[in-house]
Amino acid sequence: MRPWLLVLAMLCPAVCAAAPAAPAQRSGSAGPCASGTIATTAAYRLALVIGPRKEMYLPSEVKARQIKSGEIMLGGEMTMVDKLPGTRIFSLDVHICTKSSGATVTGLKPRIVVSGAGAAMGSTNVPSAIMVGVGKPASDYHYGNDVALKPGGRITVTVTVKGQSAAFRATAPR
Ligand SMILES: [Cu+2]
Repeated sequence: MRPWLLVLAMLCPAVCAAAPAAPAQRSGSAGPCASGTIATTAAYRLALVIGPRKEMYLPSEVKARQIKSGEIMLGGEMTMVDKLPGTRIFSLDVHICTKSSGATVTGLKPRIVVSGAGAAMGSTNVPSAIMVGVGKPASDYHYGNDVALKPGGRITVTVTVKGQSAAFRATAPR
């Protein structure tokens, strides 16, 4: 069993309690892949959200310290991002759903590359850690990491999953 699967299983009493909300998220107009910037591949619907950096916690910390906001790390590691002059560190999240039902797809290893004028150092590989928001349903499971961007800069985010690529055009927040 992969370590993060074990973590997810341990986390289930906390996260899965909110699961009854999931069936309502199957329609195309709601759910984890409905908001943000949307792109599709042959099999997947992806939603990109770039926002303020979030506090990250281990599942054990959330329970022990009664954390109410931020995100839980389910796998991977957060990047130590160098904050170059003229850049700010943002949280880059990619939600991946099936195109057919809109259900969250877990256990993927998406390759995420940020390029364009708003990228801090030209083309940047964003290691995909696995996260879920504190207090959010299990369907909030998503991939991403911290990334340094030039506020207001234009970027292209290319996500490749199982050989299928989707390109998002976006603007870094100010
Ligand atoms: Cu996240």
